[in-house]
Amino acid sequence: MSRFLTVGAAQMGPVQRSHTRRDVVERMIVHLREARRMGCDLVVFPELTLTTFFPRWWMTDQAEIDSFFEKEMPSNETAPLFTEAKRLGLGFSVGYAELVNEGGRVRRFNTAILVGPDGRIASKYRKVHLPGHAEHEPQRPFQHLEKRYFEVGNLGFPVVKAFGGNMGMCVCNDRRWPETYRVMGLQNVEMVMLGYNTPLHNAPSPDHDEHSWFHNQLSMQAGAYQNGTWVIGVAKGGTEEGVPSLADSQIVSPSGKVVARAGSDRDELIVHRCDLDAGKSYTSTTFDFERHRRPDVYRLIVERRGARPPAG
Ligand code: CDT
Repeated sequence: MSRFLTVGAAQMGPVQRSHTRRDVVERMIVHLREARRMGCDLVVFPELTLTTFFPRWWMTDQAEIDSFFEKEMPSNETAPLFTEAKRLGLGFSVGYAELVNEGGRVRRFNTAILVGPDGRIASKYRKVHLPGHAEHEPQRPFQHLEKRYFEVGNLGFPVVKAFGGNMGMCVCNDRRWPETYRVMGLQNVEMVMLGYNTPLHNAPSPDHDEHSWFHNQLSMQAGAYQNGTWVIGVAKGGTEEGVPSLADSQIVSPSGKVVARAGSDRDELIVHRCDLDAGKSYTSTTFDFERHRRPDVYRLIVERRGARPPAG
């Protein structure tokens, strides 16, 4: 029996600080309706979709910081998204800033959820690779304070059975790390959904700026091919609060080829009918992990965090 999943990558243009969650949810619902017309089963939204990318600002007032976080999901403001998706028979994934009372204290994560067509949360992921810095660096034209506002995710990289396949998620900077995909590859992942907010300027390495498009595509193509999985990469792009950000949302097949790609830096839906069995010819041959992996030789990967030169 063939297993096809028609997926919409719902790129978002900028979300300014003046935009309310209701404004954003309205735009997301436009995406859902178009996705329905185009025969989608599943719609993937970006990282921190519901607000502007607030880690660009140094803030000390906790109430102000927390105004960017979701205390419940769905909330009054996000419920219409869930209701409309369910009415249309669509699943979706979405990234948001999560504030939760866990282990007797308030915790904050950069989170993505997968919601089934029944409106229930089928999986949750909390971002592991938090980029940027934790202290104010006023010499930068804008901040990247993810290390200050979020904790490192504590849910691992879960892969769940949903939508007829094995589904995983990661968030933005995670896509640059081979470990992200491999941990999911070892759970037979067939589709990785990921959203990103990637400023086109990175203050510590401005020489990388011109390669932003290439590095985005390179990382997702490598992750897809080396693990025989679909990768759905979805941007919140365009100029947000004066900061130009990468768009270039794309759907990458398990061959590593880009099969659909956004042409704008605004709200734009790109769609592909994904064969969930397409990865099998990779995971049963070149990347048959059971036959070819040599974990004993890879011990350093889990035993050592930072690189060190050889002795002598
Ligand atoms: N949101 C996010 O993770 N952005 C990073 C920017 C890296 S530079 C600090 C990314 O990897 O795209």
